[in-house]
Amino acid sequence: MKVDFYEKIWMAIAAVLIVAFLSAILIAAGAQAIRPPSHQETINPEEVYDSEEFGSPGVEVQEDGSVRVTMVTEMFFFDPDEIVVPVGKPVTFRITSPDVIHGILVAGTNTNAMVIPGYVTQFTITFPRAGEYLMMCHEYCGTLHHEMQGLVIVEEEGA
Ligand SMILES: [Cu+2]
Repeated sequence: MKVDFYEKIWMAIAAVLIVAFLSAILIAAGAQAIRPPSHQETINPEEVYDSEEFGSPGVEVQEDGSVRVTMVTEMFFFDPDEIVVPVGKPVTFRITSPDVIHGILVAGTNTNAMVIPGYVTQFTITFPRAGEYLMMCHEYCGTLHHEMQGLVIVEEEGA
């Protein structure tokens, strides 16, 4: 089979690009642990506040030093709307909504997740610096959506 010289060049470029893009995906997934969320957990939205976990949302320190934040998003507030977490420790958020779709975005971090009624949103983040971070809803959820915000206070160990 005769392949034209320029055709060979284009085939080589295409092959290099495919290898480069595949490598980017594999490196991101393997070395940097960047991957789509795989957590899927359902909850009856009508029973959110009756459930053991979401009935009393808040911050809880686990035995291994990691922190769990249980939160309910509702029109038009976060419950709790102010949380205090330690710097440099993994903080796992578990959030659900009893009414409509909300979002949680913590300014200055890569925390950005949707909260969908019927599901439990879970993600883990380690805050690298102490400080106060604004937390807000970024999914339009009604007339007072713009007022739906809260505060994440990241404190130094022992503070
Ligand atoms: Cu909202």
